[in-house]
Amino acid sequence: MSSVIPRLDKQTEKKLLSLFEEHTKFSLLYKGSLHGFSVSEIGRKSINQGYIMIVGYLEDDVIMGGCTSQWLRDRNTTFQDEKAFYFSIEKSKVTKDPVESFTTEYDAINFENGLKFHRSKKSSSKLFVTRLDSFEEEEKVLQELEVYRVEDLGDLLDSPWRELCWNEEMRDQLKNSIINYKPPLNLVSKTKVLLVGPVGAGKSSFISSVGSVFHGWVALRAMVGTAAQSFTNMFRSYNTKSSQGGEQSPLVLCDIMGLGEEDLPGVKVNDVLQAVKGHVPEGYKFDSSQAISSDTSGYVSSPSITNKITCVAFVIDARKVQTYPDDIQEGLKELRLKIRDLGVPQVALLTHIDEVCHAVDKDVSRVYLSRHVQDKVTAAGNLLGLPASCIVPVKNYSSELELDCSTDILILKALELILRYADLFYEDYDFFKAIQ
Ligand SMILES: Nc1nc2c(ncn2[C@@H]2O[C@H](COP(=O)(O)OP(=O)(O)OP(=O)(O)O)[C@@H](O)[C@H]2O)c(=O)[nH]1
Ligand SMILES: [Mg+2]
Repeated sequence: MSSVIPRLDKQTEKKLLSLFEEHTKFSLLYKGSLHGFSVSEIGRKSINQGYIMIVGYLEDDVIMGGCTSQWLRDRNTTFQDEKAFYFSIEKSKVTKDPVESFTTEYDAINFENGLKFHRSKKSSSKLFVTRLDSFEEEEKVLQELEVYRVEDLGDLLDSPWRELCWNEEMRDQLKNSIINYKPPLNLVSKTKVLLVGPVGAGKSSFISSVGSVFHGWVALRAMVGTAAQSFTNMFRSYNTKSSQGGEQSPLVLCDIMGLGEEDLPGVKVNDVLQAVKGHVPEGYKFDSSQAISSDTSGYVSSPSITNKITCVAFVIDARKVQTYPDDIQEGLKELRLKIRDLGVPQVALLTHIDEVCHAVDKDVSRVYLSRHVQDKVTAAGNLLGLPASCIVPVKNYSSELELDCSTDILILKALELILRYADLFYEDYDFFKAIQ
C-alpha cells in the first residue's frame, strides 16, 4: 500500500492522532476509490491487521469515522469493545464519543449507537454513513472511505524484559545442547514431555516446528490443523532427531487431543493424567465418551520410568489467554494441581504471539521488547497459577516456507526450559514414588 496516496492530509491526521492517548501511527489498509466501495472488501482488508480506524470523507470537508481497540478476526463479527469510539471533524471542531460494541455484517459496519457505514438502495456503487446518535438518522453519501491500521508506537519497550542473543551461533549452540542432552539418571534412555492445552492452541504445531528446526526446513506435519473439535485425536510420541536419520536426542514430545470447551468434545482431565502416569499406549485413539482405564486395550499397567511423563508443557494461545471459557480455565487448574501431586514439573508455552503484536509478526526477535506479549505472559501466569519464569513465548511455523533464525531460537529456548524442568522430575522421583 506504500504507493497509494492517502486522502488523509497532514492537518486532519494531526487531529485524528489527538484522539489517541498513546503515541500512534496510521498505516493505510484500504481506500474505497481504489479497492471498490464494498463493505466485504473493507472486512477482507482489515482482518487480523490490528486495531483499525475507518475514516469517511463527506461533502464540505466533513469527516466521520470510528476506531476499534480489538482486532477483527472475521468478516462477520460482533464484539464488545469498551475502548472503541466514533468521531467527527467538522470545520475545526473534533468530537469523540464511546461505543459499546462493534459489528461487521455483509453490507454494514456498525459502531453501535454511534455511526453506521453501509450500502444503500440509493446506489450500489457507493457507500453511505448514518449517524445513529441523532433522531434524523439521515444517510449521507461518502466521497471517499479509508481504513487505517492504528499502530501503537508504544508497543515496544525501550529495553527487553528478557535478554537473549538472536544470532546463528546462539541457534547452533541451543541445537547442540538439546541433541546432546542426557537425562540425569543413567538408566533412562528417553525423556518424555507431554503437551497439554485447549483445542487449536498449537500443541501439534510446536512438535512440528521442533521437527522443522532440526530438519533444517519447514516441514508441517500431518497432525497440524484446524477442525470444529480437536484435530489431534490420538496419543503419539515424536523423537527429536538432528536431521532425517541423524543423531537422536532422548527428548520425546508427546501429542494428545486438545481440551474441549463448552459442548465440544475434547480430552478429559482423567485421560491426561493417565497419559502423564505413562498408562496410555502409543496410538491410543481418544474417546470422549469412554475414560481410559485398566480395561482399555493396550493399557500400560506397570509403566517404567521411561513410559512416564517427566514434564508437562501447557500450550496456551496468546490471543485467547484472557477469554478462555470457565470450563477450560477450571480444567487447566485441576490439571495443574493433580500433575503437581504426581511430582511432574510444569511449564507453559505461549503460542500465536505473532497474532497479538504486529511488531513481533514482522520480526520475532522483538518478542521480549513487546509490551503485548509481556502482558499475555502475565495473563497466562494468572490463568495457570504459574510463575512467569516458567512461561516462554513461542512462534510456531504455520504459513512460512523458510526457517527464520529468531523463530528457531524461541522454539529451542522453549525446549531448553522443558529439559531443565524435566531434570527436576528425576531429582524428586524417589520421593514421589515413595508417597504414591
Ligand atoms: N500464526 C500462528 N499460527 C499458529 C501458531 N501455532 C499454531 N498455529 C496455527 O493454529 C492452528 C492449530 O494448530 P495445531 O497445532 O493443530 O493446534 P493443536 O493445539 O494441536 O490443536 P488440536 O489438535 O485441535 O487440539 C493451525 O492452523 C496452526 O498452523 C502460531 O504460533 N502462530
Ligand atoms: Mg493437535
